[in-house]
Amino acid sequence: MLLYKTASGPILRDASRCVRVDRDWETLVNDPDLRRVLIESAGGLDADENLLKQTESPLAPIGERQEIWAAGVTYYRSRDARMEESKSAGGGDFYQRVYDAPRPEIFFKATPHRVVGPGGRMRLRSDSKWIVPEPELVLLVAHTGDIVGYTIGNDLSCRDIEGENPLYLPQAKTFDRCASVGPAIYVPSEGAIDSGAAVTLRVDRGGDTAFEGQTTLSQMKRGHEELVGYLMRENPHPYGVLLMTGTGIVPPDDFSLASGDLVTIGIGPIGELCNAME
Ligand code: DO4
Ligand code: MG
Repeated sequence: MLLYKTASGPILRDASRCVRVDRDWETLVNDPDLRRVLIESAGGLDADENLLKQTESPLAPIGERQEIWAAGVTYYRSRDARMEESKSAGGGDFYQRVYDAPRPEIFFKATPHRVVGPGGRMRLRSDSKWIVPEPELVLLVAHTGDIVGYTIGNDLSCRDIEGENPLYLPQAKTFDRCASVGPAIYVPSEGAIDSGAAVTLRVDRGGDTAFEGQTTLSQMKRGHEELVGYLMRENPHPYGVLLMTGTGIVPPDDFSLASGDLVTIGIGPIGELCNAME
């Protein structure tokens, strides 16, 4: 089941059938029983052309009072790339240590006004010369700590700023339009998202593919519940929260995003999230 946030309210979609969900977005996405609510609504699914059209231009699936947090160095590839970029700052040691430690890296990423949705324009920081997209599975977590759904995220990151000094991480990660999420919240009818799901990244530049890569969710070193456990520890999220779970795709060191690039991230059953860089 895919739940879209649209200008006229939440819409549930299954293939080409849709139904309006008669709840406001804020309470819906913070409901630990979201799956049951959607299964009940699914009884009214219909081939409604008008609703279907609205799901084709969805908003970012985030509540007005929700924050985005992020986990890092959860894939071997990210550990490797970070060790390399921060060599002169002593990074060889601290990224390896966090990869192996019981406590994961968890950091604050964005508030809703810094977030764009599908088709939105993300911003390349003017004081960075090395910016990369980070395609990540995003967990939708209710205030109780229950993982109630999944979406796709782009944790846009300035590798030169974070590589210069780890204390610069907040500037490398958090700025105007630094995060994108969408296109919908995926709620499996039962169980969790399939760990074999593919994650893909493509960057189109002037009609050519400037970079493409892929991985699977099973390459992630940590469990989803483990990450959420640390996210919620001594840090309540009364309106629910979105957690980016880290990247397993890092372009080569000579690659940086440029203005006009089109970044497309796909994750198995969730669909594709596409954004232009400005
Ligand atoms: O440690 C820096 C950030 C890591 C990150 O964002 C990732 O691994 O995805
Ligand atoms: Mg990341």
